[in-house]
Amino acid sequence: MPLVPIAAPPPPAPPPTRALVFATEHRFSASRRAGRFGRVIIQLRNVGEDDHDLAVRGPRGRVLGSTGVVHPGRLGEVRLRLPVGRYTLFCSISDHEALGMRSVLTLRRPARGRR
Ligand SMILES: [Cu+2]
Repeated sequence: MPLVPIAAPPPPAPPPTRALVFATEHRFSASRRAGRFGRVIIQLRNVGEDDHDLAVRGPRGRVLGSTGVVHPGRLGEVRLRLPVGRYTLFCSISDHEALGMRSVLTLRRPARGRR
């Protein structure tokens, strides 16, 4: 029988970039400020006393997603697929962003030799 080339299985998808952000009045404290582009899972833990949310603003200023309102003591999550770029994570409630509820997440291509 002739040899039939067998297609190599596709490489496994890289794990998503995960970030955990703690919200208080009025501050965001993020577990990371950089990660791999692609699938991104951002969780917001509201450890404050007021309602908060976490919205993601893209490099061109457009809001790409949000956890929706997260009540005190609760955990919210937003899942996105994002290209390389610099993103702003912020609370969209009232004037919370101006008061300091903001963090930056920079997504990069991994270094050569790594996925
Ligand atoms: Cu807030």
